[in-house]
Amino acid sequence: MMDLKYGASREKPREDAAMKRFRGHRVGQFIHWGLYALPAGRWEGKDVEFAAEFLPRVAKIPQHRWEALANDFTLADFDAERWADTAVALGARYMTITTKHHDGFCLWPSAHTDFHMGNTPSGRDVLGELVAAYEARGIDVNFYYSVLDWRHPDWRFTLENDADNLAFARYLDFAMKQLVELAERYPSVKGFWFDGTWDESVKANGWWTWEVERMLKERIPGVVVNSRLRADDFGARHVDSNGLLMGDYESGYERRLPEPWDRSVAAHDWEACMTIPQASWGYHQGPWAQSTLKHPWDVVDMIAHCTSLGGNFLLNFGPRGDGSMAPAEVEIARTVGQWLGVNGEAIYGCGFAEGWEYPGWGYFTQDSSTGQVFAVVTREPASGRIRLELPTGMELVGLQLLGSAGHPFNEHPFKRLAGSVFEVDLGGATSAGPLVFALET
Ligand code: JFZ
Repeated sequence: MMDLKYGASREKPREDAAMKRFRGHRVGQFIHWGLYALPAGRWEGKDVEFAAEFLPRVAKIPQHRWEALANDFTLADFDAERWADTAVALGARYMTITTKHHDGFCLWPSAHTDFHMGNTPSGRDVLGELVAAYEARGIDVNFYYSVLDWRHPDWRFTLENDADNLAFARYLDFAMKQLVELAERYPSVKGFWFDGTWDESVKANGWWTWEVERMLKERIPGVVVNSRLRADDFGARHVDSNGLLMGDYESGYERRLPEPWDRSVAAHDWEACMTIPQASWGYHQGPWAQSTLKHPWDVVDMIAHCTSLGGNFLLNFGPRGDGSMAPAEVEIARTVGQWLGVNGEAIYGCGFAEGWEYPGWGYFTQDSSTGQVFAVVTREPASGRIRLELPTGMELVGLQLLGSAGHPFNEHPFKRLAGSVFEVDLGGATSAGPLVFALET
């Protein structure tokens, strides 16, 4: 083991109440909202087929024109309560919002820059309104913060000389002040999700990422911080030079999930974040994005996939420039949420089912407190039957379909194929989405 000053602070997952709460959430709502919601992927009449939040870079928009968008950010149709209702509809237990994305625009009235919501026509503290609305519904709020800042004069991608070092030291001081400000203004925040930490400049300042984590944990008891913040003494990111996870959970699964048969990921906490269109976090109005929206059952599959390996699933929403949620995204939230309303028992508070092999037709999940094992059938085989392989020596006594009302089978017939291997007749698909069985063993 190397002696690291800024490496991981522990070897095993956290087991305190705040961490257990975060771990049990399993389903979260990610929100990317900022000035990029106004052009929504289109500039001067042309669709720019790239993530909408990258528009100023990809379309090489002059800085003054990007900043002028703040005058159009009128919040004509913004209501924090309605956003929070969509999270309830989705069945999300937490929400993570972009307080500042790469363009530097802040959703709260920051004392350390002029580029913020307070200097738009409404002058409202959007972040404060959202924290209040979500927490009133029992939904935990986490803050996304981009360390990368395209606008700040002291930001550097690389540190080439003394002048760069001096400038970047000022930048890190600015970002620290903003983070202290967020922690002080919104002390009920439950977690921080850092982004934009991949550049050489940040990697050369692992001490700062360590200091940020320490500062937040001192000010906000129980606060949960993602691994993407961190770099160690040698610039190793997420995982330190001794192979230990930094921060409280691994956050590298961005628009991808771990292989479902790779049981090793269940050894630590993690979260995957996912867009609804193929590749945009901010709202993108063009067919490039709108023709690629995920089907709600694909989202359900991903939720079960993550749960089965002990991870959380953070589904992203990109509200529009006027402040309204995109109807197609609200519709997906409703459908997924209805499924969770019936089958949430197999998701919330559940995790990796030790001893159960990846079944191919879906996932096994296990309630972390009761030990109840569930079979979530997201990929029903054409035969209409699944092969249910239990841990060696275990007996199948029966299967209870969750929300079985209206399904043709009350009792699901099963037969033994061999030893602990059984075959179950699903009795036909339903329009209510993937079937879930509580297994009696
Ligand atoms: C970053 C941002 O650039 C993007 O706009 C969005 O906010 C997303 C959630 O995070 O994008 C990433 C971050 C990490 C990886 C890829 C894209 N990664 O680890 O592969």
